[in-house]
Amino acid sequence: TMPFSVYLQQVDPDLAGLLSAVADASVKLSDAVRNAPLRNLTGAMDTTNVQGEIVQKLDDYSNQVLMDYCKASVACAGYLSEENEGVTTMNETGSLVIAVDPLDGSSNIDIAAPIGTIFAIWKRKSVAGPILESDFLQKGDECIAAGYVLYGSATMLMLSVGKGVQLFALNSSTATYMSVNSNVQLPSIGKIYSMNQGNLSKFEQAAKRFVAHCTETDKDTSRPYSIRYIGSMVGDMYRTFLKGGVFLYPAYEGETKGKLRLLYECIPMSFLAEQAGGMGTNGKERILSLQPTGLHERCAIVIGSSALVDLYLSFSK
Ligand code: AHM
Ligand code: MG
Repeated sequence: TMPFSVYLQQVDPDLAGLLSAVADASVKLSDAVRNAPLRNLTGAMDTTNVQGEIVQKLDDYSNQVLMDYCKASVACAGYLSEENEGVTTMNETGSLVIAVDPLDGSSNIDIAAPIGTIFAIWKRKSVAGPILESDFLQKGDECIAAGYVLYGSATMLMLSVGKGVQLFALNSSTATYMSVNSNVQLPSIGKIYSMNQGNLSKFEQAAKRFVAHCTETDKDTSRPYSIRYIGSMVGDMYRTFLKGGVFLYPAYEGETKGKLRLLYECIPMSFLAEQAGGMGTNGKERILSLQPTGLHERCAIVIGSSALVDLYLSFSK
């Protein structure tokens, strides 16, 4: 099987450099995650982040490591993270910007459940000099690469540079990623839905109708469907990519947005989903068509097998 470094030889050198930096950072993070209880890396910091959320020690550590590796990648001009309020200039002459959720699945950090790192990369819009907010307010359609690393029972890197989706597994003894699937296809149908159904009363009408449909008995369509919810988007999406189904964090009732963030959660996952033959929508529009207006903007998401996303959309009308 092909090492990740060999795969990167076919990628534009600037992008390859940044992807290599992110992969190297994730090798370090995978090790930190797996040894966190022994390294005083469990539990919370004393501070909260821009979203007013409690920051776990591993959230902060992951952000630091990613910033260090991205800075060392000369092509990386700018960095945006769930953990930082504004944008950070990395290299004034760089051509790329990266938005990351350094460690997704905060509520699962201390319970040894799957967590991960999500990222999306664009070409910067400004020519040179300090990076601007506007360099990050680009549509998912303009993304040149996106991916995530899952720190689960194995460490997996799922990546797209806009030519399908590639999957790599970390060989922990050599600290190298190896290709395990060069053409990930998200099944077009599925029998699993994944959402925080305990919050159903808070979600929009379409979500309630969708759940009513999924839980109904109907032999012809193999219903009721099963529910699987880890509570880490990276874990729930990994299953969705491999087995099909749908992952939802719908809009709250009376709002257009849900909990998850557009730039570093919804866009990268939607980019991967579309590249794998699936769909990602906010319940009304394709996520990749949305024009971002804020760095930490939230977005509703319904993503996965096209048959199930279409079904949700039919309840949205
Ligand atoms: P985080 O970035 O602070 O970890 O929050 C994102 C996570 C997702 O991984 C997951 O899908 C969702 O939050 C779970 O939210 P909830 O606990 O409301 O079900
Ligand atoms: Mg997250």
